[in-house]
Amino acid sequence: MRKLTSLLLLLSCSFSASAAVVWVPTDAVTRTETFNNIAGLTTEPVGSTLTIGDLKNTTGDLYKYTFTYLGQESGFNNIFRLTVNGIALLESDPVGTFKSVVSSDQFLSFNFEGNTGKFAINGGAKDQSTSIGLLEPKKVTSGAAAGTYAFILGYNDSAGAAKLGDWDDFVVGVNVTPVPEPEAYGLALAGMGVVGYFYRRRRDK
Ligand SMILES: [Ca+2]
Ligand SMILES: [Ca+2]
Repeated sequence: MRKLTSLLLLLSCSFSASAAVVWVPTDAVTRTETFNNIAGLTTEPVGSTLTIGDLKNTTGDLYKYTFTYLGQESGFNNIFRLTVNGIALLESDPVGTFKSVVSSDQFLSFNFEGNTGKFAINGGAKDQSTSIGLLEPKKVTSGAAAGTYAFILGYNDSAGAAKLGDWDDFVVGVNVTPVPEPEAYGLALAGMGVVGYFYRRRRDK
């Protein structure tokens, strides 16, 4: 039984790698404008705090990132762009549109673009009055993009300062899954075989 427990532990370690992509806050800031216009997504009110920051891969392993367009409320034509492959989510896309990329970069290369000359780059510069905020809860309760996400990122395109605003100007849900090496697949399959063996042995008793 102890062997079975350590095997399960080993397996759970090999499958919990998505936790290695984390949100790194650079500041805790105050919401100064009402969050609105994102169907099914309710966040904390004006006066509450959220963190602005970046998404970071802490292990250097390969991950598949999927970005889903959740909606926008902006006076500008904002864009979400995966600079690593040029793929973008646009305000004209239907809510629920998603785009993916596979990367092992420490800071995946993507940015939100505001009106002319304003960018918020993951792991890099946040121009003028823009920033990327982590929205809570990480859940959309209705509509085409309904679901739970590992992260929901809200872009603040303009509020006079990067640390003031609503973070609803372009909103994406992010999910991250590990991309195992072929030998990792083999190991996992072998592990499941052994677990199956122990399970059958116990059941047959
Ligand atoms: Ca704003
Ligand atoms: Ca807004």
